[in-house]
Amino acid sequence: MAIQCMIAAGFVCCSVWLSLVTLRWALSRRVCVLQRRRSSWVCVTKDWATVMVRRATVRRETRETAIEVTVDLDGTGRCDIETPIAFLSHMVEQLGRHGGLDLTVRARGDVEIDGHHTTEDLAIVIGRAIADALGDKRGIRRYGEATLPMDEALCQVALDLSGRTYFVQRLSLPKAKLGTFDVELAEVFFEGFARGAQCNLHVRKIEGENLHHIVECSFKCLARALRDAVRVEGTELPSTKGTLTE
Ligand SMILES: [Mn+2]
Repeated sequence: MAIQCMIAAGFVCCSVWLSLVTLRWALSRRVCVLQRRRSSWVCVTKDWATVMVRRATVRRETRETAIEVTVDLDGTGRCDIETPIAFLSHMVEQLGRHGGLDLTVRARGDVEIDGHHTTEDLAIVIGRAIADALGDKRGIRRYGEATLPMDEALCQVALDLSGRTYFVQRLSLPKAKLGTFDVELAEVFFEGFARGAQCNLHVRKIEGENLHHIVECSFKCLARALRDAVRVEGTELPSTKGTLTE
């Protein structure tokens, strides 16, 4: 009798453990979500069409920088950013927060020289992580545009996740510093991003005097344009050419 009880208890424990492992896997893959219903929590299975996980981690290490970026395109704008340049961290956080991306960044670089290598390489890796997370780009909106103000500054970004790198900048930033960040590195970042993400990126300043506002506004524009461009709105590949990755 005691042995039968032990076997039964063992079965119960195994089943509970298996259920918990399955639930944890399902939650991590977003196969289901927890929803609060009245006084209890229930697990709701999501439509398979929305289950697609669009997340990627990219690491890149050279003699100049060591960078690791994880991005989830269907996140909520949760950011965990560490770079050696405070203003750069502030800008990358805008990208995640306003782009609706979950973004984890660990960047080290030879900032004793200046911030150029770190800024450029970080942009390349963020772009690459986004391209990886997009996969074959089936069903995405592909194009994104944003014109945003920040006090007196007004900037515009137009973006095409075409698979072809082309960068046009009309920011006309002067040589100046924001904290330890050379202002001209904003252009370097956008150029690196276009290379990493293999996208067509236009960034322009329409109005503005305050450099902090102009640079931050342009990052927010990129974020909002990206948020639109990566959005899934169908199942077709938005290209008559038949590919957005070549
Ligand atoms: Mn700011």
